[in-house]
Amino acid sequence: MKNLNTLSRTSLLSLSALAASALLTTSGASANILSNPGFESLSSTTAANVLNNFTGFQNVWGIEVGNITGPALGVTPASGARMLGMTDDGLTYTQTFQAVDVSSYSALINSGNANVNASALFNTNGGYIGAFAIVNVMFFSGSTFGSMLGNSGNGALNLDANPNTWESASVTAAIPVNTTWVVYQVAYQNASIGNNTGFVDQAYMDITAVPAPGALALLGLAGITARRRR
Ligand SMILES: [Ca+2]
Ligand SMILES: [Ca+2]
Repeated sequence: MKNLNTLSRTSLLSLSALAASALLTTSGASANILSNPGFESLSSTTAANVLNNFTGFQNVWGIEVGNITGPALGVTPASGARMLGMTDDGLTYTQTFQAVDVSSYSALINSGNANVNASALFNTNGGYIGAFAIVNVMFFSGSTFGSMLGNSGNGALNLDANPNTWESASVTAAIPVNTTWVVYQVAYQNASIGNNTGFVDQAYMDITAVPAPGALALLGLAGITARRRR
């Protein structure tokens, strides 16, 4: 009986240690998995190329209407020498995309405990109060648009009218199991930028582990067991 108790205590301690290490991992540093996140390289392609061929145009910005530019229209890049500028495409939103293969995160994603965190800085030249900008991540089970599993929802904001300030939008969402590709998106609502240009800089996306409810429950269970022993 004593041996059994010892064994079970050891197991619980191991589980507690595992849970604690999971929590430590969650709070650890994470890395931006976007390429050219500050738009310092002029390399880009069309939005249609990215959306129609994730594999062939992965890790490059696919711009609907706009270009990577230096200081323009009285707006200075938030960092470095360049930024993305987007103009009205004549439809509802003007968008820029980047497809990223996340299959190296499959173990974490398929455990159901992966979050995507996405953000970007936005600014316009126009002095139009309320320009509406979003950051969004779409999830796919394969390398085609038709394999979409869902999206993060929009991290959205209404910009101020000051071209000297950059505003941040961000979103965090659970990544669906079976996701192997994601497409990061920044966009401006056309009606809200009018004839102005919507700028973006410091795009960011990472994937982090969230503490599994099971691990937290085990921590609690270990605590109860310890109290009962006393
Ligand atoms: Ca930049
Ligand atoms: Ca501003």
